[in-house]
Order: sequence, then structure tokens, then C-alpha cells
Amino acid sequence: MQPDDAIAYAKERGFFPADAELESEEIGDGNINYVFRVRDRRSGRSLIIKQGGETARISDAFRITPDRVRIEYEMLKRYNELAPGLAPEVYAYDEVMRAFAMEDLSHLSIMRRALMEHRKLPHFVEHITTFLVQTLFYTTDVAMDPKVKKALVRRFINPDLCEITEDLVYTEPFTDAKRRNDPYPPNREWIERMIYGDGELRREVAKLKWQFMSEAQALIHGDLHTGSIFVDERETKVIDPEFAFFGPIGYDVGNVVANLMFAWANAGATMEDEAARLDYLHWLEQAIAGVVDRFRAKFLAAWHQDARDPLARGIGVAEDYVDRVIVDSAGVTGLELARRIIGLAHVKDITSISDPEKRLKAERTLLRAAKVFILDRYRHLDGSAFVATLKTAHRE
Ligand code: SR1
Ligand code: MG
Repeated sequence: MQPDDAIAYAKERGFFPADAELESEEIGDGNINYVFRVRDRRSGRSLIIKQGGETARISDAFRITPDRVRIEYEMLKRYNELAPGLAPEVYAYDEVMRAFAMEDLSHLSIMRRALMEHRKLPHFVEHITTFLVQTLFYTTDVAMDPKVKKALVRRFINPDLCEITEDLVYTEPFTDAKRRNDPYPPNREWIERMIYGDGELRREVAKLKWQFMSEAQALIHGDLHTGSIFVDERETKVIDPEFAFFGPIGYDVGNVVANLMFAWANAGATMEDEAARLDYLHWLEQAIAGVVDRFRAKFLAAWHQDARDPLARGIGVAEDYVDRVIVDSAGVTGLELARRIIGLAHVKDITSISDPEKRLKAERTLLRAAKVFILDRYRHLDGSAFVATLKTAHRE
């Protein structure tokens, strides 16, 4: 689709009245898709149209099924049921065009950008932890009818998108197996020594990778970084669940936490006024700890209220389960930190640090922390442990 095709499509599907004066622009800034905003100049009404091609925007080398658009549409519908108000409304899915229409959220900002502008988001922790628990706990075997869940597992088999994650998140940052890693040149030699050269790290990453590939724990978003979240000071909306499948809950929690850490590194390297910087870093540290701790508290509350498996009521069962999810989240925090610095898909929080010395230091801080999150994930059981690892890595 080109912008004019999006206009023709919106007209043909009757999304606007016949006398609408439509304009369209391509607004996607992700690695995979093209996204169009179509707006009626007469009424000011607008909507978003997303269509899935056969390859990724970042590189034609990625061939990915357009079925991801169906997955995304169905996920967004589910989010509206499970976590109302925390995802855009969706209007219609077109099986032939592999396209869907949804609410225009352009009154909000992509969270990565908001954090790089050093905006505080007072409701984010409460919103995202509600989203995580509502979408994850309620799609586990603990809360669902196991046969209904198995039917859903089949509906959300997502091999192409999972392969991207298996390669880009789990395998390549630690091996450069496909020779497409793209580290910041001044850090290349350090990364070869500290990351590729660490056999124990690869062994632990292998365990996490096979867990990702085989543990159908809950229906996860699968790519919950701060580019997949729209925010302002009042609202939070999760978008882009095209990587969704039944996988480990910690994959979503760890992605949120790691991407707050990229914002922390960005603020530390770019904010010049010391008082403002310390204040913002403190807010981010509270947000990191808050995501872990509020997730845990809400997950346990949901469990005690709605667990349906008879074994779920045993003493300590819920606590053991959520402890393991937090440990998995620590592992994924480390994986996401590492892959966005070493691998193919970088984040602007880091690449926009213009002072070379500060960027080099920020990357090394996050990579040292990444190793601790992966190797010592079992001792990360609450939010303060996550923040302590980050701050210790910064001091080293
Ligand atoms: C080929 S896609 C690269 C990355 O962009 C997506 O948002 C996912 O994070 C993926 O790993
Ligand atoms: Mg995306």
C-alpha cells in the first residue's frame, strides 16, 4: 500500500462518508510494517490502516507471513476485552488485503520518544502492570479452561515472528551466528571479549532460548518495548502485538523493564542539569522497581481471586509461580538489553547519545548489567534487586 491506496481502501470500505475529503500519510516508524493515517479534512476524523507485506521494512532479508496482521487484529480485540482502555479500538479486519483499521492515537506519543524528552508518566506503572496481569495471568492454564487454552495456542502459532525473536534476541547477540550484528564500532572489541567470549553466558542464554521456544505459559505480546506503547500523562495504550504467541510471561515483563533501562541510560548520558537528571533517574528507577513489584502484587491478587485449577490453592503455590516469572523476567531484561546494543535492531535511546565517550560508557553499563540479569537471574526477585544491578553496573 501507498498513501493513496490507503485512501482508496478507506473509501471503498465505507469508513468515511461519501463527501469526505481524505488525506493520508505513512506514519510507521517500526522495523516491520507500513502504517497509514487517513484523515477527513472536513470533519477532522481519522483512523489508522495497517497492512502486512511479505518482508520487513528494515530488510527484505526477513520474509514474514502477512498472517501476522490477523494475529495483531485478534490480539487487539482481546486486549479490549481483557484490559479495556489499555489498547486502541479496532474496527475491521480484511482477510484478502491482510489489513485492518483501528483508532488513531495521534493525540498520544510513542513512549520511547516521551521518555527521551524526559517526561514523567505518573500512571504508567499502574496501567502497564494491569495490562500485563489481565492479558497474561488470564491466558494461563491456571486461569483458563485447558481445552479452550489449547485451541487458542493453535490459533496463535506464529513461527515466522518467533524465528525473528529466536535469532535476534537469543542467538545472534551472543554468537554473531549470521554475521549481521551491528555493534557500535568503539565497543566492538570489548563486546567480542566480554560477550562472545563468555561460555557460561551462552549456556544460560541457551536455557532461556529453549524456554522461549517450548513454554506455552500465556498469550504474550512478544515485543513489548517502549516503541509498542503510546502514552501521555493520563493514558497508556499498547499497540503492535504481531509477535504474539503462547510463550513465557517473563518475556513481556522483561521487555518493559529493559526498555525503561534504556531510557535511564539515555537520561544519564544526555541530561545536563544535574538536579533534573537525578530527579528523572530516580523517577525511572521507581518505575522499574514498580513494574516488577506491582506486577507481582497484582498477579497474586488475580491468582487468589480467579485461579481455577484445584492445585493452585495450595500454600505457597502462587508465590512460587510468580517468583519464577520474575526470575524469567530478569533473564529477558538481560537479553533485551544485550540485543538492542549488539544486534541488528538498535534503540534510539542509545544511538542518539551523541557524545562518543558517553555512549560507549552507557552501552558498557547496560551490557554489564545484562550479564548479571542473565547469569544471576535467580536472585532477582523484587524491583529493588533489578535497580541495584543496574546501579552497580553503572558504578563499575
Ligand atoms: C526484523 S524486525 C527487528 C525487530 O523489530 C521488532 O520490533 C522486533 O523487536 C524485532 O526483533
Ligand atoms: Mg513492532
